[in-house]
Amino acid sequence: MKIALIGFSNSGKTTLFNAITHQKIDTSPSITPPDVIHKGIIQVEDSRLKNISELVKPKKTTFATVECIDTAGLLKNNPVHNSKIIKNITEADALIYVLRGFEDLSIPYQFDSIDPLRDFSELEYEFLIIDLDLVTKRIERMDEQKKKGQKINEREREVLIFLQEHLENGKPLRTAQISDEQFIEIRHLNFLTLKPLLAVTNVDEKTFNSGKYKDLDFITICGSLESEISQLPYDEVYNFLDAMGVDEPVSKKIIKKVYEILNYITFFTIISQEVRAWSIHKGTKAVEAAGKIHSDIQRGFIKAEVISYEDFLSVQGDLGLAKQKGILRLEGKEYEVKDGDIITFRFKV
Ligand SMILES: Nc1nc2c(ncn2[C@@H]2O[C@H](COP(=O)(O)OP(=O)(O)OP(=O)(O)O)[C@@H](O)[C@H]2O)c(=O)[nH]1
Ligand SMILES: [Mg+2]
Repeated sequence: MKIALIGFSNSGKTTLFNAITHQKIDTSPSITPPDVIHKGIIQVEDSRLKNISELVKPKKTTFATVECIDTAGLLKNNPVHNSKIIKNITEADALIYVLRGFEDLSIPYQFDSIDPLRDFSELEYEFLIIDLDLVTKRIERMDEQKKKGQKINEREREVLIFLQEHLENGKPLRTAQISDEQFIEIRHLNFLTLKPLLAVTNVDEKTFNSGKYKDLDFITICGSLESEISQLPYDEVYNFLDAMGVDEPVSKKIIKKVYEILNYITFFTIISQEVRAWSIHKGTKAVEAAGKIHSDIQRGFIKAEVISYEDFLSVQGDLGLAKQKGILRLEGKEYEVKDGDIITFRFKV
């Protein structure tokens, strides 16, 4: 899973990136060149994984991870600069819009006021235009090919016409009713406004405490403070957050939301000396989940032994006892994996 931070220059993307990936990349008021990109890994904190490990006492506990990229900032009315940045986010599964909410006059900005809602609309508009351009060019090319007597994918063209109209009405593709069959036809185009989206307003401490922007449907964070806190030893992090009146670190908040918008769930495995969390799409079948771990396990799949997290706790992690009590189930290939399932795959190679 890959998420990308995107927004106007000096909105605090790299500051937020440092906070969620525990890095110390230099942040400065100057404009980052468009081809610069930072990559990092976010560990998906999950108290269930910790509790399972406490019972199993494995040699190793492996968290699920999310890849995060921090792009350079967009500039208003600068398509050449912006297109270099956009190129870096086409592969992302979800976008995080970083909106500037801190006032500091010493940090230059693209606009002459601070207004997260306006920035949100500006970003949406920017991406909508890019998608509209893409869809229009694609239709034109298909029509030229058809004129030359070449065979084109008529189903794809049909979907594109529908999307073009939607975009021309000023609406992002996220809001279009696209069926699974239609989506398959246009998936390869990686439309930006079709990507699941999360908006984050980056404010200073004073604004954070004042509660300004809290009525916006965005996550409000105090990026600079969180980036400092992220450098502290784990135990101290929560003490500092408590003092700020924040219940969880920004990385956790964002990941939780990302799982929600991407429709991801977590299952766990206990294999030899390792307890591990895996993220998959809701609706994934047992046999596909097995493939996440290893293609051999998918190919040679026989059965999945499944126990829910709650049931696992109720027998203190004793799978023998769970079997006796009938709460360790045997499931087949088609079983739909549930959030929190602890699974042992039986397979032959
Ligand atoms: N006063 C104040 N400054 C902040 C805050 N958050 C970030 N900054 C500063 O704003 C400047 C830009 O922050 P960055 O995180 O580099 O912003 P960016 O969005 O990555 O910028 P580009 O990479 O150019 O797009 C830095 O000097 C930060 O220290 C804040 O909450 N308050
Ligand atoms: Mg930056």
